[in-house]
Formats: sequence, C-alpha cells, structure tokens
Amino acid sequence: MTQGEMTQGANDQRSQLEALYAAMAPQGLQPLWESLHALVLTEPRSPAKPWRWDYAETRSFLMRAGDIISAEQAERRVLIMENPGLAGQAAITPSLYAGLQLILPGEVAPCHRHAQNALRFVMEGSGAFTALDGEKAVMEQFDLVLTPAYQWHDHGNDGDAPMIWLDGLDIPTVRLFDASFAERLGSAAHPETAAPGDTLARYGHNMRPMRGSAADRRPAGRPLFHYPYADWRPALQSLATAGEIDPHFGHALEFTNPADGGPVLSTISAHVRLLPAGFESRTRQATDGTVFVVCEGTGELRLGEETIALKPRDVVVVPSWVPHRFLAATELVLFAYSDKASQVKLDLYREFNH
Ligand code: GTQ
Repeated sequence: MTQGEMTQGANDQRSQLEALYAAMAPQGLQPLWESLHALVLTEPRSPAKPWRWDYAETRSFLMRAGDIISAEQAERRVLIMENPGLAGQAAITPSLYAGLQLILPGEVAPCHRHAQNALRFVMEGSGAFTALDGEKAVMEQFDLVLTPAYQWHDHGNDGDAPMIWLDGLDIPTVRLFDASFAERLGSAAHPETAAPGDTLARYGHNMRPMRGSAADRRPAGRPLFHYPYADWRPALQSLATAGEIDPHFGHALEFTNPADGGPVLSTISAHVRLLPAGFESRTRQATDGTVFVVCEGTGELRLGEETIALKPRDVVVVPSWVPHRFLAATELVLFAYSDKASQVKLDLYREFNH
C-alpha cells in the first residue's frame, strides 16, 4: 500500500466509525474504545485541584451573607467550598462536600434529618450548639461534632458572638448512589431528650453504660457525637510527649467510634496531627483526597512544584494521589477528614509513603 492508500483507508474507517457512533448514540450506545484509557486509569488523576480557602476572605463573604439572609430563611446559611476543578458539583473532592456555616446570636437552623453523614468542625465562636436527636452539644473552638445519617439535628446560637463552623458531608457520595432522603421535623427545634453533655458523660470515657441497662440510651453502633478540643488537644500533646514521631504523619490521632474502634462516620474518617516546629514530613500520597483545617501554627504544604502557605483557620484540600508533604514553621496542629472510611469498605484505599 502506498502512503496515500493508507491515509485513505484510515479516513474511510474514521468516517464509518463516526457514522456508526451517530446512528447508535440515540439508542444509548457508545464505543468503549474511544474512552477506555480515560475510564480505567493506570493511577488516580483527580479532576479536583489542590486549593486553599483563606479564612479571613471566606469569613468576610459569609458575614456579608449574614447581613442579607437569616439562618432560618436559608435553612442552612452556608458558603459551599467548591473545588475549582469540580465546578457546579458542590464538592471539595469527588466524594465529599465542605462548607462554612454561620449562625448569628439568637438564630436557629431548623431541625431536619437526611441520609447524608455530616461532621462539624468549629472554626470560631463559643456557646452555640448542635442538637442531635434532642441533645445539645455545646460547641467550642475546634470541637468536632457528628450528625450521623438519619439522626435529627438542629443548630442554634445562645451566645453573643457569631459562630462559624466547617460542615463536612458525604453529599457527593450519596448522590453517586442515588440514595438521598431528607425530611424536616416541622418545628425549629427537636424537643429536648437529654441534658447538654449527657452522651459525653455516659460514653466519652472509654466506658459505656451496661448494655440493656436504663442508662444505655444511645444507638449501640454509634453512641458518641461530640469530640471536644478540650479532650483531643491534650491527648495529642500526650502522644507527642510520649512517642516517637512518624516521618510521614508527625504525631497523629484518629477520632474513633467507641462502639467498634472504626472511623467516626460510615463514610468519613477524621484525624488530627501535631507537627513540631521545624518538622518536615516525608512525602506521601493516598487515594483519599483530604480536607485539612489549620488549627494552630504556620507552615507550608508542598505538592510537587506548588507551595501552599498555611496559617490558622485556613482550609486546604489535597486531592487523591497527589504527592504532598508538610513543613511546620511553628508547631502546626491540623484537623483532617477524608473518605477513607468509604474506600476501606470498598477495598479501594491505597497509600504510598515515599
Ligand atoms: O447542617 O444539615 O452545609 O444538610 C449542607 C447540607 C449543612 C446540615 C450543609 C446540610 C447541612
């Protein structure tokens, strides 16, 4: 065959294929061979981008929203932290959602429940509450509060300052499975079922009320929903004092469900890290795209050529499989959440420590 005949043959094939695609597309049929390598990647290549939300900037937009719309009218007054690589998807990673919620003094966010699992991580303020099935968790800075799937929750602010927290939800995961249900209670607040702090008092000390006894009031599989900073910060400090440092994580503690030692939510895992001043972590990559909140200190996140500066209350996201390492300028304390809980269940989780 001459060069010309080969080109002619390729052109014939292309035009025949294009005709085939056009004819079969209305029947819901597409050729795998045109997209195989984009569908079955040799390794993760996330459409999500590494990104940082500067707290002061984000906060100023949120406060502006607070001047315009009430929490009650909005139902949830939240600025979605949408990953620029996932435009229009209300997602910070392909599986997870993040948003910054504001409740002003005297406001309420009405009671509802839904299939989505949520965690709240307090960014600023004091004395507002999340009520779970009618029990208030009074929230302080850097507390972690859970609202697991289908448990009633409402929020309110009895204090005298704005309260801002990060909402971490599995909204995109629930959307992937087409499994969303939601309902409103109908009244703004759930009737009180227990005094504030009751669950923490009963289940928060590595013990639990005797099963079947009158005191055993919480769901057996997931009793605890409040992990105060006043508890986790000293625990992290004790670890740092007691133990050798991990070259990849620094000093790290995962929040656990006391019922089984597993992740805090069925779809979301959460942990905290302490990196001493001057510490440079070794590079790691993992399939769980992770959202980090800087609680204390300053430093840098290095992702290949890219450097993201870290300061208190900034939120940063590291997408799946992006090699990254942390440098602590001063002692750095980080909160993190990811979909590791889901991925482990689905046998998808992989990590590589360099
Ligand atoms: O508080 O239940 O940021 O349902 C997004 C969806 C918060 C909530 C969000 C929600 C909530």
